[in-house]
Amino acid sequence: MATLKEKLAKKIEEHRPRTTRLLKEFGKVKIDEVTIAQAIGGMRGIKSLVTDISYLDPFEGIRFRGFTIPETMAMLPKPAGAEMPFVEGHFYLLLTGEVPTDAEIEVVVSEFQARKKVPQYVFDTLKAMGKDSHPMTMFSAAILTMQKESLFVKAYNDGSANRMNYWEFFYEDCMNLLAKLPEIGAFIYRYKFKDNIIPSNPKLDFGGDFAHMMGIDKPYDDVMRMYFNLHSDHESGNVSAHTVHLVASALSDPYYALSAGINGLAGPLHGLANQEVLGWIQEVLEKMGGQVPSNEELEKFCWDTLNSGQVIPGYGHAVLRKTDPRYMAQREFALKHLPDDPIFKMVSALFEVVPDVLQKHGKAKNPWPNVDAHSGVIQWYYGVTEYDFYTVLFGIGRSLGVLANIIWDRALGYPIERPKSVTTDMLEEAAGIKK
Ligand code: CMX
Repeated sequence: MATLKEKLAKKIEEHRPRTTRLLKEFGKVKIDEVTIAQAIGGMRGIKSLVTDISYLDPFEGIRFRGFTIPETMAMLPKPAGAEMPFVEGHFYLLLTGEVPTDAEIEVVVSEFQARKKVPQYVFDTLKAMGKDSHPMTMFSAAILTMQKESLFVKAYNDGSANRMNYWEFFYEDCMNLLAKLPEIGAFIYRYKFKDNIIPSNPKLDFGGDFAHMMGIDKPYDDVMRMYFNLHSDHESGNVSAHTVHLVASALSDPYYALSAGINGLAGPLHGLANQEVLGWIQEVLEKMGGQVPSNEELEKFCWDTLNSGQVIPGYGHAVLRKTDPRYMAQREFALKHLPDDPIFKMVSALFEVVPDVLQKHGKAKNPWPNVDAHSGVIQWYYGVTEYDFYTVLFGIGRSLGVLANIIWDRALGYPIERPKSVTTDMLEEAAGIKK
């Protein structure tokens, strides 16, 4: 049976002529225009990136390879007795656009298992950084430490890599890297917050082994399969995905590129928001002496936050214009598994209160919750209350999508990224306000 790499090779061969034709025959066709507001305003909405791995519709939310979240959850293979699909199967879908058969998923799970041993020097480096380092700093550093393992760099230096086969070495690096992330994440957690490290179980799948190494019983394995799959990809313009794409476009290897993307994910306007949400909720609960506040009291806390010049974490989005389906998938899980949890009740109450407040506030284009508004409460319920760790979980999930993307970037020969900048004088001239 074809391995994942062989299947991918076939898909790449089929796809390459489409990109070549678009470039050669239709390269001058316009797909967008750029306004001054977009140039100053973070390039919001400019169509200038290409990916087939996921697409984000402002009203429908994310589709992975054309499939919605509920479709993906229903059709991907699951471990025996599990509620959520294999992470490895989700990655297979992202990479190939196909749902793996039972036989194929077995091969992919084994491939991840064979690559998952983390070198001791990574743990030594993390220990040397000290327990006072932020988990995201440790995560990024752990990835960067392994850069010397890059097979792409080796092949580039010895002359065996060329533009047609770059993707094969990227594939090897990305798979080697991905397979190790659960153990690195769990190590950071247990080293920083618990007394002992739990070794990996070589027989477990990606999500199952992560839960095992975290030391948390079922159904946390399913929580993490859901979590990693949901956070995997959100097309390629967001900070983490775009950074990985950009850095790898210089032919920096996947270790350099992923470490850079993780640094972007660590910002409070991006992945760190899931840490901020739980911090904000805890602050509110503390002020209330541990009591869940009424909706009126919550509304007042929201206004206090806004009036002090801060954003309400977990709400708003640069592209989405409705409730994030990743939020809804987690809400559905919480309604089934933790309906009476006080923090979940507060997250639900916020869902009733915040959109109205943000609409009255009149600034945010999207008053609805994003994925980060819900991720923390489920972690908290299963005992992961150290919320400065949450973005590492996001990072492990996000790695699936961004690494799948850079394998395809190399396969399709995307060049080094280099947009053009202009000066303020030039903008004023274009606006007709300067002679
Ligand atoms: N609370 C308060 N104000 C908000 C807001 C929120 N949740 N969301 C947007 N706004 C404000 C913006 O700060 C901006 O204000 P200024 O005009 O004063 O600069 C205004 O509304 C317009 O912003 P926008 O066009 O609606 O949103 P952006 O595309 O600029 O920003 C985002 C998107 C996510 C950074 C923003 O909504 C935000 O800061 N949300 C809170 C943080 C968060 O949840 N981030 C996680 C997003 C998902 C992820 O990447 O993980």
